[in-house]
Amino acid sequence: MIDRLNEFFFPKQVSTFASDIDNLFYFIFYSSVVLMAIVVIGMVVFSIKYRFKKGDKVRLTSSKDHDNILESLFFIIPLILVSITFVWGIRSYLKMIIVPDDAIEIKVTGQSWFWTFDYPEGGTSLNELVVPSNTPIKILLSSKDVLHSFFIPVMRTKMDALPNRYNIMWFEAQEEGVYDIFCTEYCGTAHSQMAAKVIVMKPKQYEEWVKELGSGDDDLPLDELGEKLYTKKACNTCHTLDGSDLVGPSYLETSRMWGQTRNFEDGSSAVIDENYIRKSILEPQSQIVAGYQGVMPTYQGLLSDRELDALIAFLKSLNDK
Ligand code: HEC
Ligand SMILES: [Cu+2]
Repeated sequence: MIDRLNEFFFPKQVSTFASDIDNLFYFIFYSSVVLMAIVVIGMVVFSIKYRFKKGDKVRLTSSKDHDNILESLFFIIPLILVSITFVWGIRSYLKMIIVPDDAIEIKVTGQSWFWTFDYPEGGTSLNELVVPSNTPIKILLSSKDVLHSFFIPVMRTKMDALPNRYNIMWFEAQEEGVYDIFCTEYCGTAHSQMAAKVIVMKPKQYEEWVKELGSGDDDLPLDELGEKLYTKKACNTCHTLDGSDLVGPSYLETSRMWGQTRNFEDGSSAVIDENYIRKSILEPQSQIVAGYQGVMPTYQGLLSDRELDALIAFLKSLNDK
């Protein structure tokens, strides 16, 4: 019954402090429901009972104008309720902001419009935060450009990501699974696509995962590696593969224009080839494709040379499909 009710109001409880926060919500919610019921029922009953009837004499003030007990209850009951809420609230809040000493620290960076995760063992993932279960995780949060907000509903935790400043939050996941991450600060055109996943693994699996993250995909053919990177590096939040437009031009269209001239906003133009694509990825602001806005982030420092080659090879390969 409690579980069913919880699903109605909230997503699953995964972090250690999730149930605490939900229970405080229920406490405030149900005491408000009870108080409202008392006030509304009282109002209706009294207005029927004491309504003006034919033949009643008009009396301007009630003969009874004071009741000490009733008036004391009017402030004692709310005082008790807000005191409980205060103590409960501050205890839950402290639990949420005091990071355990043995937490694993992961650097999270928001950027229009994706998230980057840097692990202490080395290695970076995009839009996919992988964490071990039953281990406290400390999130060191910041932004590369505008305000974003990092929200993991199942962990019941959320924090603003600010440029030039670090914010800290933490959680401990109690159950393996794949859960949603949202940006909850309106940050521009593709804000609604700024969604990521948190993947909770068994600690053993996590160890293997970070090890592999550091080592890379050295043995994949370039175009296959490029296809992986296309989602891993979040190109797919702005570029499609089927010819339709998102924020940026479709990859399919670009691959079909290989060797042809591309016109830019400032009136200049260039031929679409390997060098043009490389420059588009590393210095997107240098040439803005006509009809689009210069919102693509630079991938300088986020891609190795081999990864750049791979993305170019993948893009070229689309023309044959
Ligand atoms: C935040 C949205 C966004 C992301 C993420 C993004 N791009 Fe872009 N991209 C754009 C926009 C908008 C343009 C067109 C404006 C311009 O030229 O800068 C563009 C242009 C390009 C172009 C030039 C295309 C052409 O047809 O002339 C290439 C190539 C490109 N992006 C590759 C990539 C790759 C590779 C990734 C992932 C590593 C990526 N983009 C990630 C938004 C994005
Ligand atoms: Cu955002």
